Amino acid sequence: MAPTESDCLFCGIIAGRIPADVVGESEQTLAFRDLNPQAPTHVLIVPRQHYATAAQAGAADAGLLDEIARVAGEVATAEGIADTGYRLVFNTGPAAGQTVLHVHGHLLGGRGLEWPPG
Ligand code: D5M
Repeated sequence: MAPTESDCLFCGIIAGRIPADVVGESEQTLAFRDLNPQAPTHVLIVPRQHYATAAQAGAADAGLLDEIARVAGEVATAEGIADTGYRLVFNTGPAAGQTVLHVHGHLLGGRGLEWPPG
C-alpha cells in the first residue's frame, strides 16, 4: 500500500484537514465537488489511498478504477444526470492538464459536452 502523502491536497481532504463539499463515498473512495466547476455537475472521485496517476493506481490495484467508476455512477444518479449522460475523465500528466498528483476521476455533466475535448 502506498503511504498517504502529508503534502498532498487531496490526502488533506480525505483526512479532513481541508474542507470539501463531499457528495459520496465508499470504503475506498471519496467524492467531492470540484472547487472550479466546469459543468453544472463537476465532482471529483478520488481513492483514499494515494496514487499519483490513474496508470499507477491501475497497476497497483486494478479494482480501484472500477470502484471509482461505480461511485461516479452512484453520484450521477443522485445528481440526476445518469440518464442524460455524463463524462468520467482522468487527466494523466501535465500535458493533459493534471495539476493535482493524486489520481481523481472528473465526473462532468448537466450540460452538453463536446467531443473531442480541448
Ligand atoms: O484537476 C484538479 C482539480 O482539482 C481542478 O479541477 C480543481 C480542483 N481542485 C483544486 N483544489 C480543490 C479543492 N480544495 N477542493 C476541490 N477541488 C479542488 P486536474 O485534472 O489535476 O487539473
